[in-house]
Amino acid sequence: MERDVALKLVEEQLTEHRYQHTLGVMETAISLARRYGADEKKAETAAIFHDYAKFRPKEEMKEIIMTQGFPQDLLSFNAELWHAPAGTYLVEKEAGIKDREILDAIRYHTSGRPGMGLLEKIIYLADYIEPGRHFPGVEEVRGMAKENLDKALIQSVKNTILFLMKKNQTVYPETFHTYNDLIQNGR
Ligand code: DGI
Ligand code: FE
Ligand code: FE
Ligand code: FE
Repeated sequence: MERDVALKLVEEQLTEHRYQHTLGVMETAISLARRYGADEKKAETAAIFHDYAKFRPKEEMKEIIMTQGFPQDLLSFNAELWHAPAGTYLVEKEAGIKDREILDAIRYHTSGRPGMGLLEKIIYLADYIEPGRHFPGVEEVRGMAKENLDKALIQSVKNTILFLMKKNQTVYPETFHTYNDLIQNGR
């Protein structure tokens, strides 16, 4: 899909702040794709649509998870996790995106998963380090992202888990599984 067409579709779904975040993820994802040899066009499209469902009503996202074959355990964890799988479904249905790699990058951009593909890693990381993100440790991960994709990804998953634990929040098991898989198989 043309970049301008995709951006128009997404802009309608998001707040101005979230749209600016999306533009940051897009630029970062394209640059990571170039650096690590992924398909730049797919990185662009996945980045543009990654938060497509972010502001859908919780009830709608819940309904999608219940009826469209997603893991039901998502519903007993933080609703912040729901926009990723719900987004996959809605982006396919409403924007006509059919590419499995792009849809998977959207689906796993919040929790990750064991055995993440290159595009999934790039979108997860771009979401974490885009220029609009300002939190402790982000600069360190930006540096790592220039050298070693897996190393940067491990650091961002680890930071996310620690951040959630510091706030006494639950951690979705898939997020731990992502961390363990990267430690065992990453570098
Ligand atoms: O949508 P974004 O804000 O750009 O970023 P995101 O989709 O990566 O994360 C959305 C929120 O989900 C963020 O506030 C942290 C939270 N989150 C990420 N992983 C987990 C999680 N929340 C829980 N409970 N468990 C997780 O494993
Ligand atoms: Fe998100
Ligand atoms: Fe993220
Ligand atoms: Fe995001």
